[in-house]
Amino acid sequence: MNLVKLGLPVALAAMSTTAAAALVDLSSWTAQGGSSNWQVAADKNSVLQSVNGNPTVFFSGSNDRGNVLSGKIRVQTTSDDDFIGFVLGYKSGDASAASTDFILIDWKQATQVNGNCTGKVGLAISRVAQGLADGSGTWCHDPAKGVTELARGTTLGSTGWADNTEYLFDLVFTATNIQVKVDGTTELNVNGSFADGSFGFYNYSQQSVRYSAITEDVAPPTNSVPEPGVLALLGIGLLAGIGGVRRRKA
Ligand SMILES: [Ca+2]
Ligand SMILES: [Ca+2]
Repeated sequence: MNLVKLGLPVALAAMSTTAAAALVDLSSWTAQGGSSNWQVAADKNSVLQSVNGNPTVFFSGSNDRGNVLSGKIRVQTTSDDDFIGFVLGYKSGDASAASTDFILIDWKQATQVNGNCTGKVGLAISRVAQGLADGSGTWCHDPAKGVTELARGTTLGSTGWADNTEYLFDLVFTATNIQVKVDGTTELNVNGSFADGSFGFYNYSQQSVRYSAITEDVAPPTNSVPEPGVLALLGIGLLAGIGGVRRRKA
């Protein structure tokens, strides 16, 4: 085999091969939590949540750890300025359970004081240990009420979402790493230990939120750039091939 002619192209093709992401059928997803109305469109690939209520989740019911969920999110109204987002590692019943271990990614349009608790503008990731029943813990990310913030977005950490504006999102969910991209920019990249569970959508006190073009695929390697070891092996293969050609000519 001629490694110079065959080895490098074959190796590069193998590294760049990715399967086409599968469209997600949202008609099999389930709503839990506060008052809500998650209306799945006829094409089953888009859902509109229309109620301004307590924390609500719309989740897949499957174990999605190891996968990446992608799609679009848009608030289709100028009314209100509250929370939109996602949950990862959600298990059925978690919204009202006393003891939980799932991840909340929420994004608020504007800062708002609610009693002695302030909901901050911007995108954040938190670990939820006591469900979503206590709205004030979720509103202000209060660790004493089971919602512990892990990080805020790199560019959107204190920037709200815009009305009537569509954003592309990618959620990478593995046992040791979670990444959130918005319009292709990595906003959150958190290492840790993350429990099994579902992808879900999340709204709190925000109506007219549309999620669409939802796809799910196996998560890419955490670092999509080839590891140094892979590059070294490629280089050794290349040199061996060149050496072989030279020896045959000699
Ligand atoms: Ca608004
Ligand atoms: Ca509201």
